[in-house]
Order: sequence, then structure tokens, then C-alpha cells
Amino acid sequence: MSEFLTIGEPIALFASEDVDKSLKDAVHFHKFLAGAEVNVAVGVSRLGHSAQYITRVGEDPFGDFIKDQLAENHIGTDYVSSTPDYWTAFQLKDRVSHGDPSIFYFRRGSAAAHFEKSTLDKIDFSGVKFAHLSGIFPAISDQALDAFKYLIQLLHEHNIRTTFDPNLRPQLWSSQEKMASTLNELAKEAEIILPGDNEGKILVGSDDPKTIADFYLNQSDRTKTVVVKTGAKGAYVQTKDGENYTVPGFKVDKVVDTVGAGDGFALGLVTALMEGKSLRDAVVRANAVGAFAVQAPGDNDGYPTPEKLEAFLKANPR
Ligand code: KDG
Repeated sequence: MSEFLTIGEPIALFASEDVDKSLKDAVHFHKFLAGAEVNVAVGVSRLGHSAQYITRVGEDPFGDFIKDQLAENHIGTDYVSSTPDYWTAFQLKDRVSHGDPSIFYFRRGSAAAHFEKSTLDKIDFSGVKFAHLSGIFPAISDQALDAFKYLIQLLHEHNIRTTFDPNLRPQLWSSQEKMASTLNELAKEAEIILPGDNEGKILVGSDDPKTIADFYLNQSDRTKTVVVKTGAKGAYVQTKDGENYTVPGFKVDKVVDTVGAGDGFALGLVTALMEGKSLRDAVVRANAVGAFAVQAPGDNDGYPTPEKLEAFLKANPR
């Protein structure tokens, strides 16, 4: 029994340490655990909540590394299976002094892409307060998409609250239209949707936060809240009850790497809601964890402990 669960593809990430060198030329890399959903699980666990991660890895050094990392981060592995038949994914990320880094994946046909749906029948949903879903796992294969839909069905049957981050990864889809239509269909199943304003352009044809929120709130009765991430500016919140407001972001001295900030945002929001905090306070925490994330080179190494988070929020009151 865990408070939180998520499904995703874990990735061994090699992050370049050679600033502003292309991936072709970089020679120094540091190995990290990555994968949007596992990032969220890492941060949830670091903030003191029990978390289970659902996935499949290969019986190879990257799979072993991921299992070690999950154990180190106290993430439950009851639903992590391994296979000798397919590899675990890995990726390269460059280091840039400005903007977003570029990423190169080695993941096609991975063990997670061959995820076995029957794993989901073993899940103990008792005590689960939240499940976090992202648009990456359903993009990696038809098999993963099918399992993802089955998980959604099970979550509904057990009345589990859900967050959905579209997490656009155009490289994983056959076309932009397919990506937008599939993700918008999946978004209908979530209670809370967390798009980025830049994703809005592709998903709903506008980067205006209110237009994005209106679209998702109108397309499904199940969706109660949309929180649009607006980068360093913070977030725009709109609920089915007609509430809407902006929560400003936090200033950061030096941005080291932006990847993992969106996952940090999601875990900040979910953990605060699991602790019974108001939606507004949850979005403040979401922004705060996002600010921690951009100050570290890996995707999830910057996420705070409860002590660090508390000290940060005290020093930067909202
Ligand atoms: O959100 C962070 C992710 O981009 C990263 O960890 C890798 O899951 C990943 C992906 O597919 O891009």
C-alpha cells in the first residue's frame, strides 16, 4: 500500500558536463536516473510520501542501475518487472549556458515499450491518494498506450485522484496531429491537468493560459482543475467552479538545467494536495519545487527534502 503511484519509462541519463559543447563533441558525462514519471516519484518520496513506480526494465546494467536508484530513493518496486528480451532505455543530454538542452534518446523497442498489461492486475490500490500520469508513457508504443488506458480504467474504478501532464515528446509520435488528438483524449480522464503554455499552442492552438484552461475544463466533466505552467512567470489556475488566478514563480539566481522542472511542479502540487493543503498553496509549492529543479544538472537531483522546502518557502514568502 502506497499513497502515490505512477507509470512510466525509466531512463539512464548521461548528462554532459561540457558546457555549450554538442553531444557529438562532449566527452564528460555524469550518469543519472531520469524519466518524467520516475522523476515525480523521486520527489514525492523525498518529501516523505510512499510511492510505487510501475514499469519494465531490461536485464542489463542500465536496468540494474535503475533498480538501485529506485531503492536508494525509497520508491516501491512491487510493479517493476524485468526482461532479458529488451534493453532499458538511455539518453544523452547536452549542457547549455542558456535555454533548454537538447536530448537524444536510445529507447525505441525498449523493455518499457514492451510493458505487460497484466502487471496492472497486481496493483494494490488501497490507500492510494493520487496517481500521476504523463503523455510520455502512452507515446512509447501501442502496447504501452493500451496498458495506460487500462490503468486509467482501474484508477477510475478505485476512485483515485489523477494528475495528467501532457509532456509533449514529438520524437515519439508519428505526427503532431496524432500526438495532440491522443493526448487530448487521455486528458479527458484526469481530474487535474498540467499543461505548459507552450504546449497549449500544439494541443489546443493557443498559448493563452485561459484559452487552454477553458478547452480542458469544457471537454470533460471529470476534469476539475487546469493549472497552466507559464515558465519562470509561475502558473495560471482555473477550476470548474469558476475560480481563476495566477501564482507567480520564484526568482532563481542561476539556471543550470531546465529539464525536470515540470515534473518538479507536478510533484509539488500532488504532495501538497495529499497533505490537505489548499489548491493555491499546492501551486505555490509546485512553483517552488520547479525552482529547485532548475538549479541542478540532473532531472531530479535538485528536488528538495521537506526541510529544504520549508526553509525556501520561509525565505521567499508568498
Ligand atoms: O521531464 C523530464 C524528462 O524529459 C526526462 O527525464 C526524460 O522522460 C523523459 C523523456 O521521455 O523525455
